[in-house]
Amino acid sequence: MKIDVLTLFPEMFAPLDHSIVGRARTLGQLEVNYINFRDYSTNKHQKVDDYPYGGGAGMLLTPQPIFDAYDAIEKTRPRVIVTTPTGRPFTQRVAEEWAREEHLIFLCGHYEGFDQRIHDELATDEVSIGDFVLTGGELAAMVMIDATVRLLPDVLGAQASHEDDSFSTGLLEYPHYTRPADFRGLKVPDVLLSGNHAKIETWRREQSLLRTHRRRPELLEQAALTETDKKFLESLRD
Ligand code: JEE
Repeated sequence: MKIDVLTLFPEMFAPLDHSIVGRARTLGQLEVNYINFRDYSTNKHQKVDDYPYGGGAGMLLTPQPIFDAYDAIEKTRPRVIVTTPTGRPFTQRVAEEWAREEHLIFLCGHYEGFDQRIHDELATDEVSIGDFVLTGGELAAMVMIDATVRLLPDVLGAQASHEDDSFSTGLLEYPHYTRPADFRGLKVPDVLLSGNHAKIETWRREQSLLRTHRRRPELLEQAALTETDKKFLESLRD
């Protein structure tokens, strides 16, 4: 996979080198390039922003530097992703889709965002990482890149399988415990030490259901539930 990131702040992406993204690059599975579109500004002061037509607060990124930086990228059929507070939600499903692509281009804005013509002419995907306001698109792009790159073949290694990922099963994960069985009087649940694998499986399923019911009840509407699951959830309402 190749990822090109258009940004005014390439140095913000340094932490990615210490993550799974660094590992993917070392493995030769991934090429990442950071392009500062300020370098493409034809303005004598390398200006990239201007006032909004019609008035209003803040500044907007102008089309010229972004279009010229985009045109300079060698490409065939890339996904062009714009991170924006008005985008559709970024989810595990979106990461799974992008992980099958050969070329991703991320456009990271700042100030109040981009002139609409950048969205209209360049974007294939407009996405947001959640209902809160960041100061720019860089942190959102880093989140999306991390979640996507860990899905590339061989990148995670033996660490974990994606089938177990919480959002692929539709339920939140059950609680996990490791040694010691008693830490400062805090005990690991007896069932996990019992050696009874059927009972352990039942306990884990119920813990998943309980946690999802309490923290993310809306997920239960989409989850694949058995009759036993439904009875257990029914028993929680009493
Ligand atoms: C990209 C600039 C800052 C701040 C206007 C009016 C918006 C843009 N989940 C996410 N949160 N924030 C972003 C994100 C923020 C960005 C850019 C992504 C580029 N900014 C910015 C304020 C405003 N506000 C009131 O409603 C909220 C616009 C993001 C993602 N992905």
